[in-house]
Amino acid sequence: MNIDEIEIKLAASLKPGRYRHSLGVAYTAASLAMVFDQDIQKAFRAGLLHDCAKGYSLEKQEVFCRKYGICLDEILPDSPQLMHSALAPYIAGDFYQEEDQEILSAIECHTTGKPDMTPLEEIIFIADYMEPNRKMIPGLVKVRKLAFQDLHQCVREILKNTIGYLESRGQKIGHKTIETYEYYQA
Ligand code: DGI
Ligand code: FE
Ligand code: FE
Repeated sequence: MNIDEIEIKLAASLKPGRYRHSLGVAYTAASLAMVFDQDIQKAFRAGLLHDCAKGYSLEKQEVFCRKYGICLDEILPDSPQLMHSALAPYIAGDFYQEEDQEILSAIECHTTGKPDMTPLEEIIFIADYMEPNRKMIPGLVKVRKLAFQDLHQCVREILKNTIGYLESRGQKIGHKTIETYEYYQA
């Protein structure tokens, strides 16, 4: 699909605020790609598509996860918000004909990150957290400055914030999030 087609389909699938967020991630990711000499169009597409599974209710996401054979042991019942990223490459592939493996992999790890991410994966992880429509939270000003200076350090800062936030709310932290956090300490 070309970008026009993706935008039209996505706008019909997502709530307006979620669509606006996706556009924000696309433009933020494209800007980071400019700074770090990455493929700007890929960053934009990945940003647009990263939350493409969020148009579905959690119940429907669970049905899709079972259909695609995604293991839910680690995700349900504690962390249902991780389903949409596990699902994202499948929905992007089947509903948006996205075949670029670098894009599919970037959208798959956009919520938890993973150890040793590629620059595109880091860019999507970061852009999701800091795009301009995100409501202001502690640490966001620092993350936004760091992003344009050092992707690795920025990922580390985001994970520190996210883990602190999840802990303060008594939410379970998934093993992938912890592994990513540990990897990015180096
Ligand atoms: O989909 P978005 O709202 O744009 O953002 P996201 O995909 O980063 O997901 C947001 C939520 O996921 C956010 O509240 C933090 C949470 N999250 C990240 N890692 C983990 C997690 N939640 C749980 N339970 N466990 C994790 O490891
Ligand atoms: Fe997301
Ligand atoms: Fe998002």
